[in-house]
Amino acid sequence: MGNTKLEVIQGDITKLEVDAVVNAANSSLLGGGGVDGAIHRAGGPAILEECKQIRARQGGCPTGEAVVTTGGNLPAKYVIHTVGPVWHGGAKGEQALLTNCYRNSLRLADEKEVKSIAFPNISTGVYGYPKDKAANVAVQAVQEYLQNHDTGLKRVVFVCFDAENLELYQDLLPVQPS
Ligand code: AR6
Repeated sequence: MGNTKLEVIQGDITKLEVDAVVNAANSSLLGGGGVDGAIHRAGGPAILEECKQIRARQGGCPTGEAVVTTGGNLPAKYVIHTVGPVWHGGAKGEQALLTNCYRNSLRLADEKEVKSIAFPNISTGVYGYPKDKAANVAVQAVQEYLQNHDTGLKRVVFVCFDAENLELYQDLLPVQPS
């Protein structure tokens, strides 16, 4: 899409050699399970320290917003922590909030002049967002952002942990010629 390649892979986001990985965090920014736990475990204590400093400044991170820390021991230079919505049936603004997660993460990535970024399937674990709906929102939000911004991003990678998400994303993103 333009100069930016959209990719889908199955795997562990903590292993990726990209400039920034996105974390599906919670508003406390103090860590948790799922991909959040994996990123803090693999990235080491520096990430939590920076999250605590951000908390001290702004009191956590509201749903749909994003904050950035360094990547600690991860191959990635930055972690962009965003807070996905909890699924309450779809009438509580979940779609707009999930769109904001992708949009605000990309905005921060551009501010940091990131060339490659990897997203997990935000909100589709503990937060219960239906995977098919979340995949649609994710792909649409990223495509819209890329259409509307003069971005330096060369690669956006959707990292799927489970086979169901992989299949959903592969259906939405036909393989691009390289
Ligand atoms: N790499 C890539 N994806 C992963 C990994 C990994 N290492 N581990 C899990 N996933 P979740 P949420 C996938 O629950 O629904 C945390 O406790 C997972 O299969 O991590 O946004 C936070 O602190 C799923 O598809 O995040 C919050 O409290 C996706 O990542 C809460 O969970 C998201 O699942 C956020 O819930």
